[in-house]
Amino acid sequence: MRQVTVTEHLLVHQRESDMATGRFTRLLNEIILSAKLISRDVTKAGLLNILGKTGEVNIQGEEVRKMDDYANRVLIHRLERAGVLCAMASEENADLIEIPETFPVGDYFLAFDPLDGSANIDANVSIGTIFGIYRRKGGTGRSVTLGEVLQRGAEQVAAGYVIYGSSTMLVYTAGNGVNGFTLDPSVGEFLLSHPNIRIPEEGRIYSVNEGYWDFWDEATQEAVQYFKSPNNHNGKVYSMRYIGSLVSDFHRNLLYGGIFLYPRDNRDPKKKHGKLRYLVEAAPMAMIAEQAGGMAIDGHRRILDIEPQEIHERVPLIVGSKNEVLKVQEIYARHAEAAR
Ligand code: FDP
Repeated sequence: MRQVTVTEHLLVHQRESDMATGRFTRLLNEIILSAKLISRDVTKAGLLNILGKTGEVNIQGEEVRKMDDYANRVLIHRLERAGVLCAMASEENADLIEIPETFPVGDYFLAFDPLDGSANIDANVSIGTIFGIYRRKGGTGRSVTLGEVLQRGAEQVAAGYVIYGSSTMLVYTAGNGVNGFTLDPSVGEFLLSHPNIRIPEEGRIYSVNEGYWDFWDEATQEAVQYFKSPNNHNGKVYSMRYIGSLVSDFHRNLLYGGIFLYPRDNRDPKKKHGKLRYLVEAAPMAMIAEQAGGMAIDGHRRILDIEPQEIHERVPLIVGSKNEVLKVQEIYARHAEAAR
């Protein structure tokens, strides 16, 4: 069988779209090369003495792990030189990352989480890199304002993730379906392994951190209870699967069908909108889910319709198979109606 590399796939599809300038391909190629570098080091993290924490605390108030820091530096180093970006936003940086004077600027804006799920690194659990790509919506030149780059997730021109699991995979969409590529380490290429991924319309899995049950509102409790109940619409309890690493939980549900929830809770006032960040987690996953035939909401609204106001804005995320997400939306709507 002829094997298609991600670059070949990109070149063929680039011709079919308005991204025919080659700049978009350049951008994705830099992300792909960064992912290979991160993958190489994630797989031998224990040997490189890079496990553990740096001792610093990031903008989210979380301890920075050495691998987070390394992955962040790899992505910034490669992408600031690419000549196709006007700015970047990383989960690890408080502000927009500007392109240094020494490198040319372009009109794409990249938002990324260099290593999501990093609380799992030391235990060798799958983690990932998530990204969303936008076009600058105004202004020219080197100085970029938030207003020029913060946009609804629906404006993403592409989104994807790389999962560092038992194999390393790139899953991405440029608005024309979702494709998955597996890294063949012997040749150093991502090869098309999962063409045109479709999420099953209905699944058998629910994924949520149920330890927070007491901090949830009644709508969320009812929704989760629904999946645990043998009296739900298909008369079978769902299986609970929660890795605690968004990329891994999302990826499994994308392939097998199911629903992932990170709802709002009342544990910590800073997290009253949940934990996940709109730009670097919710919006890219929502675009992939929709492109694969699934859905993503914050309980009521479509994730891709939300207009973020800040780089690190958080949002509740309910994403996965259509039937399960619709069910949760219906429960939330009923509770909202009753509260009126
Ligand atoms: P992490 O903090 O390890 O980076 O947003 C980050 C994230 O992981 C997600 O990948 C994951 O889904 C979630 O946090 C897990 O949070 P809880 O431990 O609160 O369940």
